[in-house]
Amino acid sequence: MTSQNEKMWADLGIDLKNHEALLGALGPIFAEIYLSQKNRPHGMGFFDFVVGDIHGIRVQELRQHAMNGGKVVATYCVFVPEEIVWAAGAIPVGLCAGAQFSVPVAEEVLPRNTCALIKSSFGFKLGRLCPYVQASHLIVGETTCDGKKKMFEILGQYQPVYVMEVPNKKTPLSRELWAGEVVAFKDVIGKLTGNEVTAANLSQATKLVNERRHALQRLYELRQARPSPISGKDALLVTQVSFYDDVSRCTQQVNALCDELDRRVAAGQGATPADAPRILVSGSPMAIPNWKLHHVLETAGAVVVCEESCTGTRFFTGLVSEDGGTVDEQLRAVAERYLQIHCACFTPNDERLDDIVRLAREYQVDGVVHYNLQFCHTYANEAVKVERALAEEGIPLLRIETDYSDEDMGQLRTRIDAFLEMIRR
Ligand code: BJ8
Repeated sequence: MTSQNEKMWADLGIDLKNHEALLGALGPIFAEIYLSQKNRPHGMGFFDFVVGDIHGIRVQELRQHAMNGGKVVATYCVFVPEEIVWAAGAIPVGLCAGAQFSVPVAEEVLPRNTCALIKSSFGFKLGRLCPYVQASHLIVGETTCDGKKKMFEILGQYQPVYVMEVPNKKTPLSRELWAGEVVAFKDVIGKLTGNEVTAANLSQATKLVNERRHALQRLYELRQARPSPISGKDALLVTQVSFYDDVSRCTQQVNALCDELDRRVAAGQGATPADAPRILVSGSPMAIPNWKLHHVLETAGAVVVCEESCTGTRFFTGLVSEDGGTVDEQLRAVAERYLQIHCACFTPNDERLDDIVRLAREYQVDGVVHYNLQFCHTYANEAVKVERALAEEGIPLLRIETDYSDEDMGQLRTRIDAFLEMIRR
């Protein structure tokens, strides 16, 4: 920890003592889960470095941007159109909400029977543990689930929050509502930054974000190889880092990693043996540093080859059309692309079922693990339909409901071992 970082954290109002404990806990966990893996691609070095310095250089970059008059916009959901933020010269940053460390402090205010993602994100603010939250000028929330939208009301008492209304259906009326929300968001960001979103800067920002989507799509396609050239844990880390690292730098690093993985695939080199059971994980997002399920699966001998989640395919599937010549046309294209995200907050949401079955085939998986954060009712109820859809296709499914704590690790291991044994037979 450098004194430069300490000064920056103090300036941001961080609770230095608890923050030190947070970073102190993260280091050994990362070493145990990540650095202990054998046969990792060299290209993971960049992502290891970014996580190793999680509250250092990137926060300094955001601070520098703010000192130069720029704005930082924090988000929690893949529905917030980052192109618009970049276009106005602000920097979007996806906030971490995957740590158990910030849950107890949140429970002093929020009901305990709230999902861990909501508690973790709120706890980071309440406990003054996250320099990204502290460095942001605006937090953008959304109405995707009841727990989140009520939490955002409370969060707004601590820091400026703007909430986008995400519809619950994908009817023509809902599309109009969402298109209007995207335009309103452009106005909010324009007002925050003092910069107008124009056809030129939005076109440039759209290209930037599309390029990162392309790179992540490429990474996932490489995971379709047998053996997979990269572990699920490493691929998850790449996606998690993409939420807060600089978009151009991240794209470059993902592409460099993919170049290496291309060579691995050509040489038949895998991260795990070719006969390791291949698993698709589907469900709630896994915000950094939530590596729990992947770690249990992969230390049990499986390899996660795809995530149907917002820290997986839902983050980068589908590009924003770059054809629009006017801001109105471009915003319409932004709205259309984002409404293709098949979050369980929608009803009906059969497109997600189709996605899961399609991905299971494309990635030649031996089984699907449905990951549900405890107290998340949308994903828990949708799991019933996921189970039926997979049963019709004869694809084995294991439903997991868990949180961020380690309390159920033993039970999780037992259930996953039994599931893998069943699909190995
Ligand atoms: S688009 S999945 S990132 S909302 S797990 S907080 S739903 S109670 S995270 Fe999500 Fe956007 Fe949807 Fe994706 Fe609520 Fe469920 Fe908690 Fe959740």
